[in-house]
Amino acid sequence: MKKRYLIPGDYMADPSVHVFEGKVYIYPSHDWESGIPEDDWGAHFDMRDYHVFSLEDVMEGDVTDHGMVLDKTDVPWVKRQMWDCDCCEKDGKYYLYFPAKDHTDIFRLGVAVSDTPYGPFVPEPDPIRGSYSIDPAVFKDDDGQVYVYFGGLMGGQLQRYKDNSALECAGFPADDEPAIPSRVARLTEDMKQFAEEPRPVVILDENGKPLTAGDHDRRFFEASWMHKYNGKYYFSYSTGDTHFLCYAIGDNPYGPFVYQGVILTPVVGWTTHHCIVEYKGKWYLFHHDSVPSGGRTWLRSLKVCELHYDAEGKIETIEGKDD
Ligand code: FUB
Repeated sequence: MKKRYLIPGDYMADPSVHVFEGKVYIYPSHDWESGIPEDDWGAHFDMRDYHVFSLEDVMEGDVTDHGMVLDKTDVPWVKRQMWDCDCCEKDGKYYLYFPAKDHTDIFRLGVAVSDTPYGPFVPEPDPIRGSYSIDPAVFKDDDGQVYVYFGGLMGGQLQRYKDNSALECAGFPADDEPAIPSRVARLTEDMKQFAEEPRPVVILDENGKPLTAGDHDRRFFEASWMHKYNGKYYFSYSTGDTHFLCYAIGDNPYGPFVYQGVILTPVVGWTTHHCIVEYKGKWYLFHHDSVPSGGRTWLRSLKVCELHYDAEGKIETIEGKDD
């Protein structure tokens, strides 16, 4: 399987990719060597800004770096850790969604606006009301409604919330209880707030039962992504501590979704994160690994390869370490 490192000159991770104005635009996290020691809560991912990249030939063409489009010092409510972002177009404006820790070290989701897909983006002064956790992934359905999927366990703080309220005593469910789900909320017409209370994204097993918290090979951990293929909704995500990218299929943006299988086996590096995009009739898996940095998991590099479906719409599994 041919794979391509897209940005060899810098460390970029957590790709969110969309086709705008006929070009492929990439919205990654921007890794750097902060010197902060690695811990179980992701302190070593201390990203400070975002760049945007574009290209017209995914596997061969030049990649344009549009430069820094948002810096943490531009956003009054942000203290640190600008993690995985995403972008959506509506009525000729572009909305960048990003997570960061506020001045009390709680992750919130913010939004910043631009007239172009390549920024610069002007942030709203406050985070989205009622937002929490990390990894916003934005999906615009064919009817024009826009949804944001979000959440991540451990350092992403999702285990601190139940029914959209912070728990007094945060914790993880027992192994035989339903797994902590990702969340989804429709966005308001102006794209700047949740239009509804976030809902759980439930993933069912082959018997129609929610995946359990102990099912580490299949349950959601972080890195939500949504795409549509042949009228079905494909929700994909990382299993975190077991390092798989998996997917589940549903009939609508809210689910429930039925678990289907593995998209990408573990890569070099602890985190795995992706997006799936169609461009000029081909499907691509954008993802990252830590091969170029010699395995330093906080210094990740963007990669891309083609993604294929079988006749039933199942995604063919890609090896994460085959090159
Ligand atoms: O980049 C920081 C975090 O690592 C992301 O938010 C997660 O999805 C994981 O890739």
